Amino acid sequence: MQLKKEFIERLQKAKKIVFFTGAGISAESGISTFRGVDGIWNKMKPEELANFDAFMRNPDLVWEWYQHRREIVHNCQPNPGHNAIAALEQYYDVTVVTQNIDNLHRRAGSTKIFELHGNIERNFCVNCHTFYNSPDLEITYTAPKCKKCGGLVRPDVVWFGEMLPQDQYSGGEKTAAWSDICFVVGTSAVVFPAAYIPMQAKHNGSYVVEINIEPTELSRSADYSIFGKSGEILPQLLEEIKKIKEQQL
Ligand code: BV8
Ligand code: ZN
Repeated sequence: MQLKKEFIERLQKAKKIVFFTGAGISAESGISTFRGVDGIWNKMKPEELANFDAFMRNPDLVWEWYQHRREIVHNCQPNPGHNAIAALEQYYDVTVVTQNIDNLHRRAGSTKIFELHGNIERNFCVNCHTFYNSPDLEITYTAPKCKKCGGLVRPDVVWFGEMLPQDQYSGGEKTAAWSDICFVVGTSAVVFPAAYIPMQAKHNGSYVVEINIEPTELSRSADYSIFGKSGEILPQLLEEIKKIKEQQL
């Protein structure tokens, strides 16, 4: 893998790196992206499903969609891209700031993760906010009822029009802002306020490296773009970093 000299120098000096990830990093695990040709939004529109009003209007339809996506996630494995990010923790202080709700970074072994849009394995009662982890709920295709108060149970994900969890957003934003290198992997960078994070990192002096199969909204402000599949690029990058670290010994 031929890397730009400036990038190699950054890798030699860096201590803290952030991976800001989107649906593209999970594509090679078999989870369709949102806006790609096979994107789930193409079949469903966010306004129809991924928002609170749609859930209150038709809880069973929205719950069934998430149950279907949960089953897809359960049948998937983290791919070499997720695994390479987890392996890089032996060389750098690595933090993952993900827009994904699929839990694959955690399953790959990453230990510092900010989940900006929640996690499909967690749910809570809209009435009393009791939390239910998916394994604690029997599999249903209708929205389950809270065991404590009988209220509707919803997925613990951030829907359109909902605020992001403050601790996750500000934690992810600050970590990216103070990073030496901010990798932006597999995201179209069109959903806000999450997409502000790599921009803040750039403004704060972080070296922004985009990994995507095609140019995005972010490409013009990235310091370096590596085009290709993240499941192929990240393992190659891991090998290059191993060589750099061996030379530094
Ligand atoms: C909010 C969870 C208001 C649910 C998701 C400005 C500021 C603030 C808000 C807005 C704003 N402008 C507009 C808004 C509103 C809205 C928004 O951003 N709309 C967009 C569509 C314009 N934002 C919101 O509603 C947010 N909330 O603002 O609340 C508020 C404020 C104050 C007080 C109260 C309320 C909430 C947004 C979160 C929505 N939830 N997900 C679920 O998953 O079901 S968003 C969803 O799309 C995902 O979480 C994901 O994060 C997001 C973005 O998608 P990507 O991950 O980028 O995926 P995509 O398919 O788009 O791209 C994939 C990329 O991968 C592509 O580039 C492709 O080329 C690449 N790729 C493919 N294969 C590979 C690959 N790359 C590498 N390798 C491969 N193999
Ligand atoms: Zn309840």
